[in-house]
Amino acid sequence: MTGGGGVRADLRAELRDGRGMLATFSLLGCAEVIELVALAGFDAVILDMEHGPFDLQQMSRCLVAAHLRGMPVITRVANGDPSMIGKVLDLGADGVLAPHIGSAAEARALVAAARFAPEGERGAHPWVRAADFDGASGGSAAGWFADANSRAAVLAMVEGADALHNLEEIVHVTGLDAVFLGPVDLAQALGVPGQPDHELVVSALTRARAVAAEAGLATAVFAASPERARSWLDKGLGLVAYGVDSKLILDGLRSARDRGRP
Ligand code: 3PY
Ligand code: MG
Repeated sequence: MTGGGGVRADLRAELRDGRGMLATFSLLGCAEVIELVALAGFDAVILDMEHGPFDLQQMSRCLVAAHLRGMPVITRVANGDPSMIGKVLDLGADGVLAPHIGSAAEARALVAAARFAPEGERGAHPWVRAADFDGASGGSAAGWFADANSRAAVLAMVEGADALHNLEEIVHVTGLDAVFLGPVDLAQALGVPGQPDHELVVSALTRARAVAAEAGLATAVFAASPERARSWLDKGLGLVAYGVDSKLILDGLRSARDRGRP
């Protein structure tokens, strides 16, 4: 999307350049909240269709709000369903994130769903919002397909024992832009549920980041606390997603209540 008054950041290039983006997850899928996330100065937002109850219409409004405020959007789909991956990219998501990628074959399928031929098998329809509803970029539909292929970021969540086991192969899948480490699910997988900051989890994440870096791949990670977010950004991760909009709002309201009471 380039028109409509919005500013389109190149998320893929930013991940590649590794400037250390600070994002947050959105569970609420509310356009006004997305604007607040942008106004607060976050570098990106992740619309969470794995855990958020919102539908595609709400997601579409969130995308418009984010882009009007110049903030890129990653959509976390609920699973690897290729038709949903194509749909969220058609709606204008700058990147797609799939949960629980456990093998190179799953990562390859994710890339194929996100890229048009010849790089992949994304269903082609150039009159979508991502193409400004125009069916063309630089004067041709072919131009838009090439542009979309070069811009859509593809991120695979590494958050299970299978993913850790197969990581060397996953990070070498062509077309993948980043692995996104999930400490919450990893804590479950490593037998320390509810402890995403447990030493076992943090050292598994640190090892996974090293494997990705060795392969020249960016790493993103979820951080439940600001301290953990800062520590990952200090270590040079490409993107850190700190918190979830619903919990950040709850914390803000609790703090306002405490400050407002005599
Ligand atoms: C995880 O930490 O498992 C996540 O998926 C973050 O949302
Ligand atoms: Mg998870």
